[in-house]
Amino acid sequence: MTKNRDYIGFGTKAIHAGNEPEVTTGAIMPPIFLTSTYIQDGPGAHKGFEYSRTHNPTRFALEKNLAVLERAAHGFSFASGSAATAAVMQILSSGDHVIAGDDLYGGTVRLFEKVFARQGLSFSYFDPTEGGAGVNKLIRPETKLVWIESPTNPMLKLCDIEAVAKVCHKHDVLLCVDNTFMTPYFQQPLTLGADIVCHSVTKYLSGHSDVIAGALMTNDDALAEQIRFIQNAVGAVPSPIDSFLVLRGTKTLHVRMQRHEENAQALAQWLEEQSFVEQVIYPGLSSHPQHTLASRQQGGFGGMIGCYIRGDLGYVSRALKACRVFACAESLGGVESLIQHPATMTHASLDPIQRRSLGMGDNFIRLSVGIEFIDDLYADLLHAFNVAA
Ligand code: P1T
Repeated sequence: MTKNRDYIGFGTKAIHAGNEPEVTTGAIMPPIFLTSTYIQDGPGAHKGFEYSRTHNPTRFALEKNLAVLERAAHGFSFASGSAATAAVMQILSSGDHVIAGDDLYGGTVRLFEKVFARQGLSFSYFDPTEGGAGVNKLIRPETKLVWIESPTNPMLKLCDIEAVAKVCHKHDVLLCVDNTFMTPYFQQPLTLGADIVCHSVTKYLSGHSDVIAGALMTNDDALAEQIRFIQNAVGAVPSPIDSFLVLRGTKTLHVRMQRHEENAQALAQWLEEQSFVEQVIYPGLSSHPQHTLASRQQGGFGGMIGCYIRGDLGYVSRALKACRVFACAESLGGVESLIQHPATMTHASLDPIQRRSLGMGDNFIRLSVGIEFIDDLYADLLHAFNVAA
């Protein structure tokens, strides 16, 4: 067992945290409070709930649940993972400098470069495999924040979170870790020294591909107040229905993550033996260059696989079209398996030169391995790449 695998209690917390029985009826499930406002006995005489952008009991239940899972004192939910990312940038000010990993979700890079750079933030990028040394080289007096994904989307590079946190704290710089790929079941960055954890809740936390949502968690009271202010002032909050759906999703997070990983590990090993495959990238394989760090830092290896196909874009496209169990679609983390082509889909907004320098070529695909019967996943890929040949 590795240190971040919180087997004991995780499932209990996932099912119960934030899920108090409703007081009037004893309903075991939290009600979906579809209300924009709350009646007051007189001006200012309210029950702690004034307006739903600021206060909503269903959203609060979700935020409590997510905070407990990430071992955080404070949790905040947002209308999307991108809105959560933006909220972190919105606590910074014009002139501030951010250091970020060089391989991130394409939409995150777009947000940094096309929105926040225009508003006066500046960004430098480092190879996350260089860890603390990579960050150290780029720190300037105006550096306020380091932003990393580990493993990264889509190249599955790892970053030594503890080492980066040490460098950040030496220089009074905040560290935010996007923990979407691992989820708190496999990795709890706050316990490794991160100041903020960010999630695209859309993915594993929700787990059923029916919600767009995001979240931020922190143990720092002052930071929490800044995030709470931005959440309310900017207003990118999730709806009560989406909050409920995520809360239902997190109840099975531990069970789903176990099966995602079991399937991904088996599929990665199987892919390594297939003639249509050039190279498999999965942190759970001993061939992954950072397999040792993955084993030490993570409680598991997750459900995402990168794969170089032996063939050109035409072959890859035909194969993705021919899949019958895997759906050719963006996103990840749902119970169903997805397959996609980052260069033309999730990471199409990146500069092509940068994409190529990261190794995201035409023959690179990304698989989000679902929790189906594993033999059906082997059979589907075998069929798809055979008929495409
Ligand atoms: O889609 P949204 O909920 O706004 O989350 C953005 C986001 C943030 N961080 C990571 C690591 C992500 O993977 C994403 C969204 N990613 C996809 C849609 C994708 O297919 O990779």
